[in-house]
Amino acid sequence: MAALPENPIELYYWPTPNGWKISIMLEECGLPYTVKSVNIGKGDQFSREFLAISPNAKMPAIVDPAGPDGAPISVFESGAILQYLGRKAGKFYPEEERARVEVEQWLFWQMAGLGPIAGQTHHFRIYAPEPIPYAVDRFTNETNRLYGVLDKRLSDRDFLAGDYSIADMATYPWAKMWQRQGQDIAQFPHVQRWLEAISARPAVQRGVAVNAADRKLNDMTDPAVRSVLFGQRAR
Ligand SMILES: N[C@@H](CCC(=O)N[C@@H](CS)C(=O)NCC(=O)O)C(=O)O
Repeated sequence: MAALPENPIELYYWPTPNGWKISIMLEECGLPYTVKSVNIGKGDQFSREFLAISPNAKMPAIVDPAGPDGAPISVFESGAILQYLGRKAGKFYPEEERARVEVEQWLFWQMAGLGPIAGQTHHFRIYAPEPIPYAVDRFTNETNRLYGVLDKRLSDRDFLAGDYSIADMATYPWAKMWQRQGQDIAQFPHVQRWLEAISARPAVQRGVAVNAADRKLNDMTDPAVRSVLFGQRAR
């Protein structure tokens, strides 16, 4: 058996769009990593060990044993993790200020816009116990508006911000789930072309395949799972 490379990054992970952002980036950069499974349907995100790394009780998070100055560092929030890994690897996150600002705008557009809105769209279209038409329409429409912004942006360029970057890696895992968000990809031909190009990347395929079978482990109709995921208040 091959020995593990030295100092692998620990990836706290469950196979969801936010988790895929980081498994894709680690694969793209060729950084050695090990996966620490965080079963969010069982409540692993509330363990004392995990909260010390990710106080918001959400995955993904990483621990890099060889952080700045050689000391360990932990990072939570997928956008911050992508920026950290981009700086560490010197890949997919340009150093030149104008190019970096371009990437950051689209990274934050995903983090503050597409991700949270599409997440609510999934919730009200798939997980809500009864249909609430106002919520379904509100979030499906806003998701549609965001896809329109994405399509326009991609109409005259291959990727969101210059070369393929962490902005694309943040946005791809959410946009690839357009069906669950009640969208018709034919309305967004540039997004479709971009999705196909990114899906064809071997590192992306490896990233999305990490622990893929775990997606079936949680029964989203199980009241215990629903209470863990949808019933939390301040602790
Ligand atoms: N803004 C956070 C969101 C992370 C997030 O929402 N993770 C979800 C899975 S996709 C999670 O851990 N959910 C567990 C819970 O809600 O208790 C990020 O981008 O890292």
